[in-house]
Amino acid sequence: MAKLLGIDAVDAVVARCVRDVEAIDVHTHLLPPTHGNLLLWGIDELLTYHYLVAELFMVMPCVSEEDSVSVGDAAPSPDDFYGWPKPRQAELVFEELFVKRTPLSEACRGVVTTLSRLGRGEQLRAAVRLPSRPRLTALRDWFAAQDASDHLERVFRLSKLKYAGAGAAERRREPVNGASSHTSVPTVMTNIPFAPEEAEHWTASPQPPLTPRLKTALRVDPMLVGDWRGICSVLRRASPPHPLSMEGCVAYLKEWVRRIRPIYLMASTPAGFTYTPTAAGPAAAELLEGALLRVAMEEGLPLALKVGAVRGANPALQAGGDGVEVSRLDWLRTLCAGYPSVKFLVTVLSAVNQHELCVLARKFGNLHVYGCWWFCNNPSIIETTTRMRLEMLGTAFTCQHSDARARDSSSRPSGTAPAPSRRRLLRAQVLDQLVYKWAHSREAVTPVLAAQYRKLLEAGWPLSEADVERDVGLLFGGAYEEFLAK
Ligand code: FIX
Ligand code: ZN
Repeated sequence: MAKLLGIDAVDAVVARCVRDVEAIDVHTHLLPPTHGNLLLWGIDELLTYHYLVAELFMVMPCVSEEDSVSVGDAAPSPDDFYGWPKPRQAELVFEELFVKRTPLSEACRGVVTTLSRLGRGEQLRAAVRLPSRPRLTALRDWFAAQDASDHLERVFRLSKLKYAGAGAAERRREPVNGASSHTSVPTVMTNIPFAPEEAEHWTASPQPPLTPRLKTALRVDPMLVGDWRGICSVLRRASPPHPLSMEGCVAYLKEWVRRIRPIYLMASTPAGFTYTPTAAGPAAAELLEGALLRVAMEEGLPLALKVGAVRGANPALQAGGDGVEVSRLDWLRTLCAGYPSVKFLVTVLSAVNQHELCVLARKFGNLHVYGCWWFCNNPSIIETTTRMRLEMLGTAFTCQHSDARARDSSSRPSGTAPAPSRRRLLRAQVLDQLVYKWAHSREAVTPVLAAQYRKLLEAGWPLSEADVERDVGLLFGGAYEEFLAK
């Protein structure tokens, strides 16, 4: 019989299990090294993450007297800033948030954790001591000397993310009544056929083998935004083109399902999103029913939804300008009840929605809750949310995802920014972010889980180390795999 844990041993056992578990990252924006410069990494990318650009513009003067393009030290407008080369942007973020101020925020601390764990702590401290810009040259040189594939391996090892048992080409789906059979699943990308700069990598022939570290997910935001014009231009551009109709959308989605064999379909819902199942519903609801849910059912694919972002709350800040709303989730109840054979993976952006989401997950076995997303990805909110989820869902949820990013929109020259609906698809996130996002999440989850176990022991439950190991495995990806397999 397994040795039982005494209350004094719980903290150390939980800390070890959470530190060592190989997690599954169920949603990232990373792309494989074979996608060339769509895989972002390095000091300039870390510092120009849109979370940090938003923090930079909180401390910049509201309106600058001078023109920052001609006057070197003048404060830039967001538009000037995005027109600068990446290294110049990064130097300014570093000066304002790390040199003039203490990098206390979660996103700033993330840069410090990442560099320290990559063994760059001394270079970071030396950079802060330099009297003027450029301060980041040594760090930049170090990243430039790394090979992309080796660096990806290093980052995955440091972040303790799972290896895949099989590469994408070996994975098989069984399109039977919404059920799919996936076994070992590592970090999941976000793949966007609607973004031509990504699509071209998937249509190249022959396809280079995909690293087993990354799995595909088919991102379909324009469908839920109801961006019919954008969808039509994509249908027209396909080779051969698809009809500009619901049937054309279905054929297009299926073409991409065959091409990249995704683990799930995914979309962020637009602000105010609602779904009313009527024959003559609004465009987004029609596309949801007529194309997305149909493909989900026919191809046996789950649908992942991210709910609560308000795109372009301050459009000048581009990706850094998105906001949050408290969403009405009654449409999610309608979907879960109306489509029992479709599995829904859902995360919400507003802390206020977390409780209702837990209640829904208790009601519907086809709903799986995952991660603390973006504005909820702060230790204080991760702690509260994880505690509530443990109390309401036991181990039947996925405690975190990283949202680590790899594509870039911020370095476009001024005036060439993509249209808002395309901009929404092109968010930058950086490979190295995996290091801090997973380190900080593990740190936040550990005391919450330990406290829950202590209460259980006090209530009289016999707990073994093997129980803790099993539970931690579930919370960091096992429950997600079980959900996909059921
Ligand atoms: O929709 C999404 O997948 C979001 O994660 C992004 O749009 C967002 O910009 C982000 O990076 C949040 O972490
Ligand atoms: Zn994301």
